[in-house]
Amino acid sequence: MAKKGGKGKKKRAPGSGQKIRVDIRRNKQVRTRDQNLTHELLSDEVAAEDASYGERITGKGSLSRRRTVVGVEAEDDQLVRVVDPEGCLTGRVTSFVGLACQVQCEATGVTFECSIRGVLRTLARDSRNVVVTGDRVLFRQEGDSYQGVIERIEPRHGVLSRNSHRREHMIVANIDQVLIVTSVAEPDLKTNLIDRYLMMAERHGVKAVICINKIDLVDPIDVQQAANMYGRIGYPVVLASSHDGRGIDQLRSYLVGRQTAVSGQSGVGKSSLLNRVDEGLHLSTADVSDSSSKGTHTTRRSRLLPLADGGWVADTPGIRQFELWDIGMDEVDGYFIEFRPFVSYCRYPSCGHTHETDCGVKDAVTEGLIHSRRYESYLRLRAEDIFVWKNSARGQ
Ligand SMILES: Nc1nc2c(ncn2[C@@H]2O[C@H](COP(=O)(O)OP(=O)(O)OP(=O)(O)O)[C@@H](O)[C@H]2O)c(=O)[nH]1
Ligand SMILES: [Mg+2]
Ligand SMILES: [Zn+2]
Repeated sequence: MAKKGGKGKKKRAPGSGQKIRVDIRRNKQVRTRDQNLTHELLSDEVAAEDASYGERITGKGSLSRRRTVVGVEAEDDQLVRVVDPEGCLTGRVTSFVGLACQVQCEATGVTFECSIRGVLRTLARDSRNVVVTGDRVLFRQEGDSYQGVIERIEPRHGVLSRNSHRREHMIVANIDQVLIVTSVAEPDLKTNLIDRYLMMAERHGVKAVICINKIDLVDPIDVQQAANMYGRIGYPVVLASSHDGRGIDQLRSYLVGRQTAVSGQSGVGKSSLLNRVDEGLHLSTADVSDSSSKGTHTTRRSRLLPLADGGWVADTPGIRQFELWDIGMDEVDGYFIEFRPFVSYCRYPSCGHTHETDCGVKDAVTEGLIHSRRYESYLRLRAEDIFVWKNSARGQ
């Protein structure tokens, strides 16, 4: 959303030099970068008159001064630097380690190693998420080699994030669906985990596709029930085996032309499946460790990979304890999509569908209209610590 400000300021066309105040952190590193800022963007120092804007950029308490930055636009509630596109290339961040980003140029497909213009760190609301895998960026080539500097990060849509030490950690940006991969064995099928990922997808407004892998290890009849449970409520389910190739064509049809984040526990076969979908990917895979049946986290960081037939996939690291970000306990039912028609039959408007009488959701479970396993998942998710924390932080 464009920030209007208290003085009737309006969003202006790029390049018009709109002034937006940016709080500068009292931090040695940032101070060094201030000098660049001064040259590039900053004009006069001004008194604080619209503190709310600054607060959205960085936390209170660590502020030393406030400046007006010229050349920043607010779009979709995100700050976007105004940059002269002359001499710049557009690209996509395919991975990053530390401060070095791999950016694939849109026009040529060539990958550049890019650093990040210092001012972008100052503009970022959270220093952890200055650049996220999947970001669309404007960058400038430096010298003759394939090196560059990211000048601008375009507003993000479809961001997946998790809660790490109670702060948002973005995993991947600009996706339109999540592929939730599980396995029938090694490790065992965990519908609770599927439900958790589904909730995350609903929360972020992205589609979800479920893939149940390793069906070569069991009789497919044994997984049909779980597949039906999700199919019935509208989620596409693919039964697959990356070993014998079943389900791979179907899986490919869901991935081609789309922006997909691939999620799931370590060892379920995410990388193996992607290798079958597109043989050019050559992702490394690893044996599931014997006794624990837990994967070894072969894929250690998010990487965005172009598919030969179009579209991108992000092979995200398997997450053992995937915490949900930014969901209140009272919102959980809204993300269980099949509950929605029944909520209006609850007697109490704030019904939590737990102990209450005259509950439309519980009645639907009794009548078999909502699967009891999904309802149990719902109860488990509601009982999680994160919600307790979030609700108490809100003063509830
Ligand atoms: N039996 C069987 N084993 C499979 C199948 N798909 C993958 N595996 C095995 O499962 C193990 C883990 O596969 P990966 O593809 O590395 O799993 P991952 O989900 O990418 O794991 P992380 O990168 O750790 O998150 C490997 O030993 C694979 O050979 C399958 O369809 N059937
Ligand atoms: Mg992997
Ligand atoms: Zn209810």
